[in-house]
Amino acid sequence: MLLENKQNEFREKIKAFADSKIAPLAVEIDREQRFPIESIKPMAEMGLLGMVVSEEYGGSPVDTVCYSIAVEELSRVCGSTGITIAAHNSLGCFPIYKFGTDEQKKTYLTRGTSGGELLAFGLTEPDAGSDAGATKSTAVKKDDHWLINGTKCFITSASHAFASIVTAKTSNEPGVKGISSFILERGWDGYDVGKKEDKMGLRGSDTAFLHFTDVKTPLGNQMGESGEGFKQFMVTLDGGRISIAAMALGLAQGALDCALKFAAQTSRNGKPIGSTQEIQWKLADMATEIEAARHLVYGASRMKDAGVKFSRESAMAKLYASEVGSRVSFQALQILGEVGILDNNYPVERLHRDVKLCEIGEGTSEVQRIVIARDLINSVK
Ligand code: COS
Repeated sequence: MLLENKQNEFREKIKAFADSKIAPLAVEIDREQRFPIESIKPMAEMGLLGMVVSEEYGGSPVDTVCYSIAVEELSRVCGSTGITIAAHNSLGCFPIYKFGTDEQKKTYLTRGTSGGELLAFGLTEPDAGSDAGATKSTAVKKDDHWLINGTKCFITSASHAFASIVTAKTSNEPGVKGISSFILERGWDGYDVGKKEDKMGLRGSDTAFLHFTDVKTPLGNQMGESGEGFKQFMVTLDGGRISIAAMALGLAQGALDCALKFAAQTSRNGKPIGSTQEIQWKLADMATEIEAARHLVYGASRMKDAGVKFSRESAMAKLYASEVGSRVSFQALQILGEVGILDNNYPVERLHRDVKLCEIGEGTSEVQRIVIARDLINSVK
């Protein structure tokens, strides 16, 4: 795909880093469900923790195509690292950068970018998943602070993030109007992290519950005005969905690369299996779908940078790329046969397990279809 020189050069830099520093850890962190803490500092030094933040707050800003390329290249070798970086940048840094005060940006973004510490995002609750507006967490104002109570689940980097941006209801107004947002620090009394989840895929990433019991939160840690939380989080998810699409794209590319290598190096009846039509047709379909997904991901990225509304396009990119990721990694497993299931020299089974989350996290495929269809219908009114 035709890209600008600086975007190609950026890809080469991230690809080399991913192959040399991230790939060697991927098998072990998946097997042991170990968070790759040793990768965080090198990634911070590469600027990968501050891609959506200006230099003023310690960031290393890149355009959204480059940001997508970074998530794609990391995910190509390790989905757990890909999602850690995607969640930190899109869901942790972005809302503070977009909606936070200068003081909040100085306090939290500087630590979260050049400071090399992670940020988390708390929207989902046990009774508020796809219906994100059903938030039950509450924030009650008492003199010079808020008291926050509630439970958030499936939170990426929950145990490692030094702070999280969360939604809570500040009034009983029906619908989403009473939802506000706050920045909470992990060290505060009443802020408890649950046990790390045992997941099918992305096993190196850190996913856990967050429990808040009377967390005393300074008034200055509210983000924006009361009642703005839901919309802030929806705007944040518009961008986050591009990064999940980029993650699926990288995982799909990783699976195709394995299938190509295997098809070229494995012979049956004296010929590489890649010379047979049934394998070639699979490879051609896989590569075509990946390229189509790449166009959607970079297209949505360019729209974000152009400052135009891109909710529909980011939902389309995520919907399509995540389903392509599942199909491509499934076909790669089929090409490898038993080797794909048994042999970690070809990590296709891990990529296949990892990519499933892309059809669920940051809005299921069904939610993406709702977002796309509502936007289509509204456009003809
Ligand atoms: N940008 C700006 N505003 C948005 C928006 C967006 N992308 N999406 C919705 N809004 C606004 C709407 O315009 C509406 O505002 P008004 O009341 O002023 O008109 C308000 O938010 C409520 O929107 P809507 O009526 O569409 O809300 P619903 O409760 O119907 O929710 C879905 C819609 C299903 C799309 C939403 O709940 C959702 O995205 N759910 C999935 C959540 C998710 O992705 N979770 C993953 C957690 S992160 S790992």
